[in-house]
Amino acid sequence: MKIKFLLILTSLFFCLNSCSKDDNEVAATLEAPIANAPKEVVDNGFRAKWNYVSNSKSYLLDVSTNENFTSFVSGYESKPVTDLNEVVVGLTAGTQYFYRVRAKNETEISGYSNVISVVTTGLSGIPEDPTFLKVKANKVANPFFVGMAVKAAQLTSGSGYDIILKNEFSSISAEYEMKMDPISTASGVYNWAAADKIVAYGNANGINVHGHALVWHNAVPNWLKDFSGTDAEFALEVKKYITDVVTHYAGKVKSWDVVNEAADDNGGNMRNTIFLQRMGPNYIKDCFQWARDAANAAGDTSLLLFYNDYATSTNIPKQDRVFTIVDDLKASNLIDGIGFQMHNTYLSPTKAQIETDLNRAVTKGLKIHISELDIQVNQSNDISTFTNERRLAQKEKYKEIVKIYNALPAANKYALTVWGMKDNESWIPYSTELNHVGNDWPLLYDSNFAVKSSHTGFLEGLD
Ligand code: 9MR
Repeated sequence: MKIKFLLILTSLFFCLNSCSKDDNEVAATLEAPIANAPKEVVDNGFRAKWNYVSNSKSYLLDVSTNENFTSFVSGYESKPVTDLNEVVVGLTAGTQYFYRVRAKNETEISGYSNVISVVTTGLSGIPEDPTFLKVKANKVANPFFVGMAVKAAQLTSGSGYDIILKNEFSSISAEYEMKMDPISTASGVYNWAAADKIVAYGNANGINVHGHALVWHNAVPNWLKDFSGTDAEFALEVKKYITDVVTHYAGKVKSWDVVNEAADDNGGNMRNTIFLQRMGPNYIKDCFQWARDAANAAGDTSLLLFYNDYATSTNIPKQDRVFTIVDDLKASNLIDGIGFQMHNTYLSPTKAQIETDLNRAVTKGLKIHISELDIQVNQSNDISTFTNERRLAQKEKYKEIVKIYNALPAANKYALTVWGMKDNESWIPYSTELNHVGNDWPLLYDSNFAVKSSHTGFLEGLD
């Protein structure tokens, strides 16, 4: 009897044991996923991420503007996702969001993951430093001008441009209205209207005026392109133009780019321009000499003469060519400074490349004008909106170049000029010249005159 009882007990124990085992297999609870920090946070979204949960088939994603998930971003309440991440889109810039996930299979839904907080960023979402550029640039140990490229039509009193220019900038360059083609309509015939307006604006408002540019192969008026006289007569036309323009603005314009972009992009050669063809290899020196003579004759003995070019930091044969040109001018005591245009990108040139380039001018005792600064963020056309990643990369690049410039010896500083105010009016987006097929955001202000992070980066470069 005792033995029978023991047997019943034993079998009951085994039965219970195996029964509970079966139960476990059927009711294996799905673990809650672990949500990870988001990636690719941009103005209007982010990529939410989480870890794999064994036996799960999909995940349910919640996105909310409140930590307790009492409401959900439209489309993101238990949104089924089969991957381990999801790009959340359509959000508002500068706003805090929360996300969490649950794992799911045919029969079960797990508990909630941890909650991740993420703040989207955007032009209006991030408070930028409102300090005025020139105010801060005037307070550094060795101050310099902060320049802006302008067009005459922008200078109407009370306009957005006018207010920002007066507040923030201490130098102006004409974006195109002081070039030869708009000014020189025929031999000895000049249209001064737009250029005069720009110069008068600078003079009236205590803003330095940099003259850009006397001789440039891309701004040759048709009458001079088609000039049928001899080469010597061609040279006389150029001399007359330089003399008349420098005389007209003597005492009103502090500096001129005398020759612009005379070095070729390939092989460190001279660019094969109409000026080289018709005036020979000494044409640059001649132009500088005529500019100097005109200024002196008009009583302006402090006019600064610059040679201006682009892409010298990355193109070393071109850099060498520019410094050969400069050495030649320097040997005749005709040059005061070099304009480094700096149409850069968020990736290039590197800090070291820029420093090497500028230091060559320092060792020659020349003034340095960063003359046309802008920083592309979409040169490869891989973004369609101004993403947070590029915004921050651009900010760092602006900061870097301002820092490099500010660290130059006092004697080598002149101005750092940005090539345009608002992104939507920059020459960069869709530029056929650059083969830039997409939009871009290369400047310091957005299309509504709001300062961008690049502007904050500029200020931080002055720290
Ligand atoms: O940005 C300028 C654009 O508005 C003009 O149409 C163009 C032609 O005059 O010149 C652009 O500025 C150039 C500058 O004068 C020299 N370096 C290259 C700049 C971009 O082409």
